[in-house]
Amino acid sequence: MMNQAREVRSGHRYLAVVLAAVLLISGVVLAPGIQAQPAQKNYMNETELQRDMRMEWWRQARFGMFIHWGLYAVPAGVWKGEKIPGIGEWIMASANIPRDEYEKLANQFNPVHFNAQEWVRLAKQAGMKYIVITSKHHDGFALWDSKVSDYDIVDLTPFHKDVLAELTEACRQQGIKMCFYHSILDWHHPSQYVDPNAENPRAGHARDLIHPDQKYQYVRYLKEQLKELITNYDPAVLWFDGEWTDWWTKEDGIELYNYLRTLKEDLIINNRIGSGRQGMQGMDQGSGYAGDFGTPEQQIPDTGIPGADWETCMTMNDTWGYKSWDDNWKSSETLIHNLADIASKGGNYLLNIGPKADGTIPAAIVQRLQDIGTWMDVNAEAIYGTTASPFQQPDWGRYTKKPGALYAHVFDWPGNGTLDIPAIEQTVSRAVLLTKDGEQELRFKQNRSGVTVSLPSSAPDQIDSVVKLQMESLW
Ligand code: FHN
Repeated sequence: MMNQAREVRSGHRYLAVVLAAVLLISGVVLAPGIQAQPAQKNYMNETELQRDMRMEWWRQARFGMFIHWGLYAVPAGVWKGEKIPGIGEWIMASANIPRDEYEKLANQFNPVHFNAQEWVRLAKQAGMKYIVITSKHHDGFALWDSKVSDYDIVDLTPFHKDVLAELTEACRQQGIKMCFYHSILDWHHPSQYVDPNAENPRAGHARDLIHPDQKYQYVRYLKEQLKELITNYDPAVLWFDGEWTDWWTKEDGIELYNYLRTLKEDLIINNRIGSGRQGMQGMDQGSGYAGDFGTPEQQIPDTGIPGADWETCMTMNDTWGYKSWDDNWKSSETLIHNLADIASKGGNYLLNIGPKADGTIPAAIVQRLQDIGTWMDVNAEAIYGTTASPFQQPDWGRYTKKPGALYAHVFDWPGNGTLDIPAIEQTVSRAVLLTKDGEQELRFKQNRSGVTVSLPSSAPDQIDSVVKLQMESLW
């Protein structure tokens, strides 16, 4: 009997070893309480062609809308009657609002005027091709119906609606790509806290700490929420932020990158998934790099970021999240010039809006988006699918190019009636001015020293008139 029992036990042991080996070889990992996950590939080894194909739509798009929206829109830059300096979405940190007090803002977050179709239409009419909205900012509040947390718009606010679901559907209907901004840092999650020795808690980076024994639990929560976002809303881009804390490592970034691409192979992910942002551009391709594009913030790099995909994100005033007392708006002229400038350097422009807590969008924002849209109605072809200028930046504006065409963006209309363009190897077949009434033929001369285009006496667009040179062959 004893021998039989021993044999059965050793048979069981043998089966267990075989089963473990099979699971390991097939890449299935089972941990208590975790469902089987597919094997994680290393997407860092992607070929250039695979990458080009994945990035194609994003490179064509060149222009997107950033939306910062969450509980911070309720105080809108004012706490207990005091105007709080700094960016609106940081008010929890800047005004040192304790978690339980901040949470109560959810009772007042009732965006009854929120209209997903109108928000998306506004972006589309401005010529934007994608929207990146804060699924979760640093305050930890989720704008969708998360199943792993109650700290979300559906469970905690009187509104009870899943705004990400509505926006995703509106984007699908209107042909706009839906993308999510997601903060790695989380001021609400119990695993994290502020260094009590930090002089001005929250004011600077790297003061947000994690209880080391709770990091695993938080990363699991982060991944579960991200899995919900991918599974339920199928975003085209995940745009990370809040990665600068000491506890988020390069390895964490790479692991998360591979995890997310395993869930959605063609997902595009920004560089801030990796730790070690260098300046605001974060193009540390050597040690900390783990993403697909660089993210210069509130700046346009002088010569772009050669050899890399990049996107400048920028506010229209001085805040990302709505602030009732920030009226320092950039002019429509500046915004259109920025769009042309960024395209001329080979980048994308992610222009931010901060909607109000009631779901309306400030009139100053709507006006600017409409102005950009009016310009794009005539000139969008000089932005979409273009690549960086082949020439030095001229005094009068910018250049963009695409196969078969060069676009001269004329910010300052020449008084002498001619536009001088440097030598081009290809033969120019046509020169036209883009106007609201269509293309207007222009006379031009081409010789070895360049192309001289004759212009009408006045500019069709006071901000940026586009002269297009069409080439006989691709370049
Ligand atoms: O701290 C954030 C800030 O609130 C905002 O979200 C911007 C957008 O790029 N990023 C941060 C800092 O880099």
